[in-house]
Amino acid sequence: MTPPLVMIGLTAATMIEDTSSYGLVEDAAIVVVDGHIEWVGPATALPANYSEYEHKSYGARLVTPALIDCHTHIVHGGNRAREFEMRLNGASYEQIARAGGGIVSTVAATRGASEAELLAAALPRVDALIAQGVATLEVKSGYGLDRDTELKMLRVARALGQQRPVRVMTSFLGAHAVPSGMDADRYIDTVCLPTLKAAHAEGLVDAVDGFCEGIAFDTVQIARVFDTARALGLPVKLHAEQLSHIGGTALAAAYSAMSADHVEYATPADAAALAVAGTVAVLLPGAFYTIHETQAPPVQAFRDHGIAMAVGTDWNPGSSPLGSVLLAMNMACTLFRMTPAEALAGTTRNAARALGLSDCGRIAPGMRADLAIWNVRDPAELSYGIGINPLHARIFGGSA
Ligand code: DI6
Ligand code: FE
Repeated sequence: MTPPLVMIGLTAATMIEDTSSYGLVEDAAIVVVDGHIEWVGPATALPANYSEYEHKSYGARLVTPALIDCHTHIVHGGNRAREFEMRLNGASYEQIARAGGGIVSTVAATRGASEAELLAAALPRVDALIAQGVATLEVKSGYGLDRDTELKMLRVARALGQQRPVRVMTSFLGAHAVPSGMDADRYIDTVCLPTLKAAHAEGLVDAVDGFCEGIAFDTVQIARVFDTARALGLPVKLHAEQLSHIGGTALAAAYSAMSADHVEYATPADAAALAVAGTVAVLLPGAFYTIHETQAPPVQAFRDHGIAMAVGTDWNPGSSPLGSVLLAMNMACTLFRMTPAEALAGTTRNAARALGLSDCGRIAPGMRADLAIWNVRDPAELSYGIGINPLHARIFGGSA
């Protein structure tokens, strides 16, 4: 049990549900008891019974919920810097593929890495996120595309949460790409679905994801994955409408997915379907930026339908080698015209929702005491700075 603590000298961006903005409390006090928030409000209103607790002042800094990165692929072997270089020297997609580049190179590197090697490669990525105030992150499989490697990736993802003070949520992304030389339907039926069942039996799966795209799997194939997820009692989410419109968003909504991710090519009708389903739209500007996408997601339609928008890094070696949640927030504002308040909601309250979590992402009584304290006063500064990390301290489950 951690000793009770009264945090004072703070401007709190509580991000509570019933505000369209930051839910700011000036000169706030936060009472943390046993890893959870017991009270938050103006210091002048602090109940007298808390006066005996230890008080710690934070010098008029900003406190927010600790950040949540709700979409990452940080467990993977190798990197794709060489193909990045080749591309910028004029190499074509075909030349890069012939040189062994692209997603297949990451699959080969991930298959070839031991569990210990994958863990050693992923830990510095987790540390980089923690250093920016992240307390919860999601990690996907999907670079194995065979049973052993998918399970290995998920075990490494679980190990990250045991080796570092961070909460890791896992997503099974067996339906990420079709392994070379294999038919997509056969892959789903003979590899992906049996692997999902095995991973679930090992307790390795918190959610089931898929890549619904012309270059990956169609809606009928993803529906088979979602049917299996449903039979196992697992929630679903989906990479949908990233590069083209093929119906993934409507499918995600039909399965009451926790989130539909990317959604650049989603339509106003898709937005209406997401609203009915209560599905979060996860926006991933790092991939948009990296692949020079020009179609931005329909942010105004999402607003008009009252859809919760989250923001993630999509940290992966191909389309989004982005290791910064703060930079993702900046990009969401500049590239997608989200407001800084929306961007912060996107990496706190709405990111929690995208992961099915109701105990983090807001500063309110009963929530986990996962907090980030910043060397800024105005919460807009978190999205405004480019490549700047103003974190002062992170509190995870009540512990510094
Ligand atoms: N969407 C993407 O942009 C990546 N995967 C996905 O589902 C690409 C992954 C890679 O290139 O390694
Ligand atoms: Fe992704």
